[in-house]
Amino acid sequence: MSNDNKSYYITTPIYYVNDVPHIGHAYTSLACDVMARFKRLDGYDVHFLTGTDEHGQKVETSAEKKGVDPKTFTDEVSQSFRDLLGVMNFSNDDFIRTTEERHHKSCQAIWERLIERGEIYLGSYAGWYAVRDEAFYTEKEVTKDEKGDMRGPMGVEVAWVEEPSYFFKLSAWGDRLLELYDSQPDFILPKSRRNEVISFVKGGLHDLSVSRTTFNWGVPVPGDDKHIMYVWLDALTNYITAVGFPDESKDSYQKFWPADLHMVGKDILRFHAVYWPAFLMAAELPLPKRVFAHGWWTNEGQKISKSVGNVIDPHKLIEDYGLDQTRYFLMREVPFGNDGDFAHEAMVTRMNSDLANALGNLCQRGLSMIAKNCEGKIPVPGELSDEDRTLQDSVDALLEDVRGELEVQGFSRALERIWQSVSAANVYVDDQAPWALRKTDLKRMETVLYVLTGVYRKLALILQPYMPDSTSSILELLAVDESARSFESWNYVMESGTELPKPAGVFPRYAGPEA
Ligand code: ME8
Repeated sequence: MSNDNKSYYITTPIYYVNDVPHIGHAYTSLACDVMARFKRLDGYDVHFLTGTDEHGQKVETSAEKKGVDPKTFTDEVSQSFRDLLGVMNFSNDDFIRTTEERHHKSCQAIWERLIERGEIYLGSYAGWYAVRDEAFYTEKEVTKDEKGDMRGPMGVEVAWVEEPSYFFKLSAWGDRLLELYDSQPDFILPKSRRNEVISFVKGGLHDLSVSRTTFNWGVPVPGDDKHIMYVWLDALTNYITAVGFPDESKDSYQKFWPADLHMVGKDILRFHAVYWPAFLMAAELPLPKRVFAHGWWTNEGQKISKSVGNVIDPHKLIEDYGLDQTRYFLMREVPFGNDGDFAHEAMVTRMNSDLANALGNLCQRGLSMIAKNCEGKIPVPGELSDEDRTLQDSVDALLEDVRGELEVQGFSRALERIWQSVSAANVYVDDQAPWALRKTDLKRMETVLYVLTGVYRKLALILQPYMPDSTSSILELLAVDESARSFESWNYVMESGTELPKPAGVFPRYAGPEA
C-alpha cells in the first residue's frame, strides 16, 4: 500500500513568482524544514517538497509590466526562491516548478481522470475574479468601495469576467467533504480554522470554473487548447506530480502519497481543505492526511506589503541577527497557528535572553570549567544525587514531549518545553555551584560537570531541527560523532575521559546599534 508508517511527506505551498521571497514565505518553509528535520532524526524517510507556482494571470501580468516574456520572468524569480533555500538552510528534497514538463503531464492526466468520471463539464462563466488571489468570488462576497470599484473579501480588487469555461462539479461534494472533516478531526488544524472551513462548506458549494480562455500562460486543457487550466487546479496538482503522478506504480508515489502534511498560510486554506480534497475524491485518488493553516505575520504592527514598503527580507534578518537566531525567533515568538508581529525589540530580547544568556551561558559555564579543571576531558562521575537525577529526568523526557508537540505542529510549545529544561539546568548550576565545589569537594564537582555534559548533549540533539548550525557546534564541543546525532542515540551516555575541544561561545549577543 501507499504509505508505510516510517515515511513522511511534507509540502510548502508553491509560491507565486510575481514577487520576491519575504519573511512570510520563509516562515512557512521554515516550519516544514523543522518538521522534516525532526522526522528524519526520528527515523523517517522524509520527502520535503517546495517550489514555485508560475502560471496564471497574475504572473503573466507581472511579466508584461517588466517587459519580458513570462518564461524569462519566471526563470529569474523562481531562482530567487531557490536561493532562499540555501540562505535559510532548508533541507528540501525537491523543488518543483509548475512550468516543468513533468507537471504539465500530471495536470493533463488529472484533468482526463476528472473528464472520464464525468466531473467536469463545459459551460460559461460570468462572475467576479480577483487576479491577486486568482480566485472567483460570488455576488455575496463582493462589495463596492467609496470610489465605486468592486472589491472582494479583504479589499482585493475584482473584475467582471465572462467567458466560456469548463466547470468542476464541486457542488456535488459538500456532504463528502463534511464527512471527511468529521471522520478525520485532524484533517484541518488548528481547530479554529477547521470550524471556518466547515461553515463555509455548510453554506453550500457552487461548481467551480476550472479553465480560462482570455490569456495563455498556463497548462492547455487536453483536447481543447483554447482553454488553459485554472491556475489553482494546476498548482494543487504539484503535490502529486512531485512524487511521480500519473505513474501511480512509481516507488516514490507508492511510498509518499498521500502526503502527511500540507503546510499553508490561512489565506489559502480554502483551496487546500475544500477544492483539493474534492478534486482528489472526484479523481478517485487518496487524500492528504492533514492541512495545517498558520497565521499571518505583520511588521511592527503593520500589514506587510510592497506598496507600504515594509516587506521583511529574510536575507536582511539573517545579516542583522544571524541565521539560527532568526529561525529560533520565528518558531518561538508566536504560538504556531496564531498571527504574529515582527518587532526588532522582540527579536533582540529572544536573541539575548533565550539564546545568549539562558542556553549559551549554560553550555559555556560547564564546558569552560571542564577545560580548566578536568584537563579538558569529560570527568568520571561519583554517585548521583537526587538533584542530578531530577535534572536528568526532565531532560530525558524532552524527546517524548517534543515529539508529542510536533505531532500537532506545536513548534513554539515544544520550544517552551525545551526552555523549561534549560531553566532547570541553570537553576541546577546555580544551586550546585561547581566553582565552589572545586575548593571543597572535587568528586562532587566532577559529578556535576559530568551530568551537565549529558544535559548539553540532549538539549543540542533535540534542538537540531530548529537550529542546525549552532547545535552542530555544541555537539562538536561535546565530541559527539556525526553518526550519533539521530534520536536513535538519545540514550547513549557520555563517555568519561573523552577529550573535548577548546570551548567557544555559540550564541553571540546582539551586537547591533541598539544593543
Ligand atoms: O498563494 N505571513 O502563493 P503565494 C505568513 N501560489 N505567511 C505568509 C505571509 C505573511 N505575511 N505572506 C505569505 C500562493 N505567506 C499560491 C499557492 S499552493 C498549491 C499555491 C506564505 O506566493 C503563506 O504560506 O501568495 C501563504 O499561504 C503563502 O506564503 C502564499 O504564497
